[in-house]
Amino acid sequence: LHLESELWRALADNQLVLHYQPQIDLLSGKVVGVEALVRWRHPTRGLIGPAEFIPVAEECGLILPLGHWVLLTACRQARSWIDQGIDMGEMAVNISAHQFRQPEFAQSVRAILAETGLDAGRLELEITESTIMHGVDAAITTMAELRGMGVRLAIDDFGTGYSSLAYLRRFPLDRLKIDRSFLADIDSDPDAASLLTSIVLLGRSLGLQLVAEGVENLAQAEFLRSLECERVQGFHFYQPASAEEVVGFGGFGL
Ligand code: G
Ligand code: G
Ligand code: MN
Ligand code: NA
Repeated sequence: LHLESELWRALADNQLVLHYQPQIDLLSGKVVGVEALVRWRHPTRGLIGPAEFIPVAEECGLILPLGHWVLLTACRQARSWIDQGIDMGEMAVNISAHQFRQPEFAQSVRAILAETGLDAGRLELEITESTIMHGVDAAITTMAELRGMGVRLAIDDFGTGYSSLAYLRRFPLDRLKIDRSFLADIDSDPDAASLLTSIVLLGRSLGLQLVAEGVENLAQAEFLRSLECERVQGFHFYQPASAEEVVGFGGFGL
C-alpha cells in the first residue's frame, strides 16, 4: 500500500504534528485541559487528518511507534508549557486498542513521564469502550497500574461503544467523554435532551468527572451548564490548533 510506506517515512521524517484542542470550564471560562490530536503534514497533499491514516497505522503495526511518538511529544509539550508558567491543565492523549493492550504499555508510560518530568496527574489517557471490553481483566490490571502511578483515565466517545454498565463500575476511571452525537439534536428533540441528561447523571452517580465533546453552539453550552456538566470541548470554543496557536488563544491561568 502506497499510504503505508509513506506513513513509515512520515514518522522518520518528522512529518507528523500534534494539534491541541482546549477543554474549557464553563464556570470560569478557563482552559482546564487540552486533547492532543495527531495530523500528518504531507509534503504534497497538505494536512491529513487521523481518520485517514490511524486505521492504516493500526493495520500495519505502525500504530505502536506512532502512538509512542504521540505520547512522548504530548508529554514534552505539557512539560514545556509548565516550564513557561503556562497552565493548560491536563494533557489528554488518545490511545489505540493495540497500544493499550501491549503488556508493557503501563511501563512505557512510566518511562515517558520519567523522561519528560511531567507529573502523572497531568496526563489523561483516552481509551474507548471497545478497547477495555475486549479482555476486561487484563484491561483492569493495566488501568490499575496506570492509575496507581497517578495517571488519569478517560473513556472516549462514551455511549457509542459497547460497554456494560455493570463493568463500567469495575473499571478504575476518572472521566467519561460524552460523545458528540449526544449533543447533536438536543435543541430540537426532547428525547435527545433526556438522553444527554441521563448520561450526565449516570456519570455523576458513578463518581466520574465528565467532559462533553463536540459543543458547536451556545444553546448546547447553556444546556450543559444547566446540567452542571462544566467541562466542554468543541468548535464553539476552540478548534484543534498548533501548540503556538493554542498559547495565543489565552484563557489559561498563569
Ligand atoms: O482530529 P480528528 O477529529 O480528525 O480525529 C479523528 C479521530 O482520530 C478521533 O477519533 C481521534 O480519537 C483519533 N485520533 C486523533 N489523534 C490520535 C492519536 O494520536 N492516536 C490515536 N490512536 N487516535 C487519534
Ligand atoms: O474520537 P475523538 O474524541 O478523539 O475525536 C476528537 C475529534 O473531534 C477531533 O479530531 C476534533 O477535530 C473533532 N471535534 C472537536 N470538536 C468538534 C466539534 O465541535 N464538532 C465536531 N463535529 N467535531 C469536533
Ligand atoms: Mn479523543
Ligand atoms: Na471522542
